[in-house]
This record gives sequence, C-alpha cells and structure tokens, in this order.
Amino acid sequence: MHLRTLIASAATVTALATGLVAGPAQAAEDIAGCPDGGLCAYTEQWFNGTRGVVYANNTNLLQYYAFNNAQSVFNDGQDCNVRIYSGRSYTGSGVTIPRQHYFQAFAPSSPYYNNIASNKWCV
Ligand SMILES: [Ca+2]
Ligand SMILES: [Ca+2]
Repeated sequence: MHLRTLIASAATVTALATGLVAGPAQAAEDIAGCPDGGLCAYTEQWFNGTRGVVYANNTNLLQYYAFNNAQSVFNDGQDCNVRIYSGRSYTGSGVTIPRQHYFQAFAPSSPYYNNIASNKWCV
C-alpha cells in the first residue's frame, strides 16, 4: 500500500511539472483490456469509453474512432516506447510514451485531445 502511494505521488509531481499527465502504469497489463503489444486509445478519461488499438506505425489514426476522439491512451507495448503526434504522418506536436505508461486524461487544451493523428514505435 505504501508503494502504491509513492507511485501516485510521483505521477502527480510529473503532472505538475509538465502539464501533461503521465505516470507509471500499475497493473498495466490489465488496463481496460488493452491487448498486449498494442497502443490503446479510449474515448473517455481513465481508459473508459470506446477502445481502439493499433500495433504498427500509422500515418493516419484519425480514421479510427477511438483515436479521433481520444481522451486517454496507454502504451501496452512489450518492447518499445511509442510517439504520438497531433498531425498525420508524424507531424504537429509529438510526445513519447514509454512502454507501459499512459496519459489518463488529456486536457481539452492538449493537442492530442480528441486528436491522436499518427503514431510511431521505437523512437
Ligand atoms: Ca494488456
Ligand atoms: Ca478528433
């Protein structure tokens, strides 16, 4: 229980420092049923709503409902980090999500809010 508290605190500090909320995933393999090896997007905060998953690089994720309406995202990759972009074909703003990490709630001001437009693995 103490460890869990420490992890939560670290995540909070990260959020305050960067304005983005990313933290170490707890029981990551079970987050909202994300298939192992996938990058999962969800249409609601905290991995709720409709889930979409991709396993490869994608130049246009906006064709997928969950990515076009993303409010949280989880990298369930087994080997690699993944970079997400607010523009198609790896353009716009980009942020790298380490393996087994997530953003649990994009702020409405985030470039990725309802708008994960492309992704590239192992960057
Ligand atoms: Ca999983
Ligand atoms: Ca959108």
